[in-house]
Amino acid sequence: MDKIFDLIKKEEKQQKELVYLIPSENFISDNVKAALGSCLSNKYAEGYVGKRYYQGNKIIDEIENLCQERALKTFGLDENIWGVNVQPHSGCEANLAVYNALLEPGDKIMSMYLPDGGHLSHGWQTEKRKITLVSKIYEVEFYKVNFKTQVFDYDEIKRQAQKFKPKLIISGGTAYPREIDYEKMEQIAKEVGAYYLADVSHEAGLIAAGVLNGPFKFADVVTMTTHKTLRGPRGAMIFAKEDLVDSINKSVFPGLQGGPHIHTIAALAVALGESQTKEFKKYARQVVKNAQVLAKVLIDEGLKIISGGTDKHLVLIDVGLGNGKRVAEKLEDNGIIVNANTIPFEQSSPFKPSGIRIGTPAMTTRGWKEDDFEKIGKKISELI
Ligand code: DSN
Repeated sequence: MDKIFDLIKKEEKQQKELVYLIPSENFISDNVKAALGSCLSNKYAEGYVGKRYYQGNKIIDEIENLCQERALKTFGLDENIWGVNVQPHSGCEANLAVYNALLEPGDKIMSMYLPDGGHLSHGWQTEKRKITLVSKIYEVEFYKVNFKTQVFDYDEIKRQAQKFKPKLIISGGTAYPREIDYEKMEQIAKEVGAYYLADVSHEAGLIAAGVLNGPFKFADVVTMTTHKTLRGPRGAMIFAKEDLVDSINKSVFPGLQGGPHIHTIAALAVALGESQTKEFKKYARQVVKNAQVLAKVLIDEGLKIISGGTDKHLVLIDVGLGNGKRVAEKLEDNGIIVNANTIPFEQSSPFKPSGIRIGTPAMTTRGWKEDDFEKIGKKISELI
């Protein structure tokens, strides 16, 4: 047998034994896995439903159609108002496709500051260097959380937007533990004449389940990855208001990507079907309950929690200047998988950040409840 299968077996065993607390990870169902590993991987289907560049795609069209229908239903969207593109291979490509559709090179983007919990695909540069392609193509400025409260001050974001005059404002990130006020973000965007893109990659499953508010009433475009709280295969979706759908579609293909990964689209359709069940809603509620219990235990144990708690699936702990990696490694030695993360107003580097980020989605899928998170919270504090 190919050595790769030995390694997969080893990884499978490890995934059953260790405690996975990275907030962007989850465990897919056997049905999602079956679709992902199916014969659909063999097929090229460049183009869209009914307009393919290759023959033999009638069944593929049915699959992509069903995935789109389920995506709109999952988020309670009217197909006359919203369209969805299920082809992006990843969150980065989904966001890049949105910029390519709405902006011209040199246009201005305002997005969340990476060390405060933003994302690379929303642009990243330092004073010396433009690090991401997005920052090379567009002029990006970042908004930050308030120094004292560690949460957004929307009046401050508004003042900054009035001065910078972006053409696109983005909300969303990877380590912001609080709900975003999408209505306020929309008001700011409207006032300065910008498009509003809400990237809800981390929260998608919680929004689908109705546990968190969604941005659909307020945003022009919504992007999300599909493998985090939504518990699908790795991939992404772009939801856009009807008048923008055509340019978004053209931007994904042929603008940016070639053939869509139909096996991934089928697996996503399966996951979206699962997300509409009562069990999934219960799961999503438990994810948040577990995170809030975890935050409370860590606070009770004397640790510094960014923003003093969480509204969703993740907790960010300040473990002291430059200590994040050391703590993450220590936890790994004890079978607990977390990631080192920057914290607001980080004084160290991304390689040696001062925080660790802990999330509940994966272990909640494994059936963990409040008492399990109470125990692991105590163990983490002890190890820190
Ligand atoms: N890498 C993901 C995360 O961990 O949040 C975001 O892309």
